[in-house]
Amino acid sequence: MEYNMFVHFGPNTFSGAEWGEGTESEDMFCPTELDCRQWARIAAEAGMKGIIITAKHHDGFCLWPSATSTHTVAQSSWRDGQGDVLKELSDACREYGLKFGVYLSPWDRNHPAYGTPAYNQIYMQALREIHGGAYGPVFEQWFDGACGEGPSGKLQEYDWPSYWETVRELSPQAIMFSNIGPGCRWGGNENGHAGQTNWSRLNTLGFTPGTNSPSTDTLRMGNVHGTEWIPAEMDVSIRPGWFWRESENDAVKSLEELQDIWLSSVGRNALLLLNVPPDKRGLIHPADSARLMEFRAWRDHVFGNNLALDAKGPSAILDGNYDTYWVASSATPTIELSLPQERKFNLIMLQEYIPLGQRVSAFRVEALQNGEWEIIAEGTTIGYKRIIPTQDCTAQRIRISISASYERPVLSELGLFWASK
Ligand code: FUL
Ligand code: CA
Repeated sequence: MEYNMFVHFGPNTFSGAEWGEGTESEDMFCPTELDCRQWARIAAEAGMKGIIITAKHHDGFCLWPSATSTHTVAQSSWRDGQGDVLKELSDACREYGLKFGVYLSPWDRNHPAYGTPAYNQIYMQALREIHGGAYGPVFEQWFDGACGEGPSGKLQEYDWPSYWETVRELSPQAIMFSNIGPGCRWGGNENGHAGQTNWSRLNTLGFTPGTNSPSTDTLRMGNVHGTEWIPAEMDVSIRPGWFWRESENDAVKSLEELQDIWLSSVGRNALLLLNVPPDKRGLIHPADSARLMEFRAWRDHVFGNNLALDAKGPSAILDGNYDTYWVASSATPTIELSLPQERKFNLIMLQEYIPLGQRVSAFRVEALQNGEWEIIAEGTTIGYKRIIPTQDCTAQRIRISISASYERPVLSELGLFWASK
């Protein structure tokens, strides 16, 4: 999917808090012009494939009229207690061809049962409400591992196996996110930079999500011999905070920052989950939407022009089609490409055909410049997609050497691009 929208929205949008206390009045949630179709339209125009919304953040407030809590939209005066943000957003996602996903914080600073075994049942009931069909298919269930004190001052012992079982039963196709999957994993930081080495495999034996998870280094890089397929997802906010704040309207990440994040997330075998928090009206602020459109235009401009498409070389990696691939005849092949004439580029993209696994563990790229073969890029993993910035090169001939791979490499695509600074 490469690129999805994260939406943090709730009482914090109105209070300016990052973590609400759970004691906020339900009436605090009062968007004046909520329009989830605007979010979906912007996400689709930005090139995103899905939206994941905070159905409940740590403050416990539910954006849908959940029977599991008395701290929900049904107790607020917003739309006379008849509103349902999940309904409105899931409908909008369907209309705009986007997938709909849900973040549901297990940490709950409001629920009176939090800190007792009963809470696990209540949390699973909430998962059932969300995955039971009322909102259509849910493509991803985002499990935040945070575990703090509830209103009783107690911590909760989360029952992860039962949570996962509940989602599997109702939404067998849903990807489950946590520090250790089982579907995809947290990439180890919230700045959008995946590991330069990034394996989609992970060892999970002996770990649980949240407090007992692998080190952030391991989450960033995965495990070369990991037993599970759990690719990295990089969650990062377009603003300094996860929730909207008036004072941060002029602190939306710059185009340059987003470019950098793209190259180090999607360009490093990870998915980018970019948080775009709606404002108090319930609309995405123009500062954010304008930046998203600039970012989309930059990507279209750069990656829409693959300078290698008419090169001579293995045709399966030069046809613009991910599903056709080239299988090397040894584990350490060299591929030579020859362009119709000298071309200027500064980004190289390589893709492995992931249905056959992630194999490559070391490669280098050389260009023939002024009669000399010069190394212009070196790397370890490739995975689904690897984009490496190089010096500004002008060359007609390129050589890709794979120096270590666990099986014969299977490559889907190669790209050369020029990004002006
Ligand atoms: C964290 C939370 O504590 C933050 O508020 C935010 O929701 C982030 C995505 O996950 O664990
Ligand atoms: Ca291909």
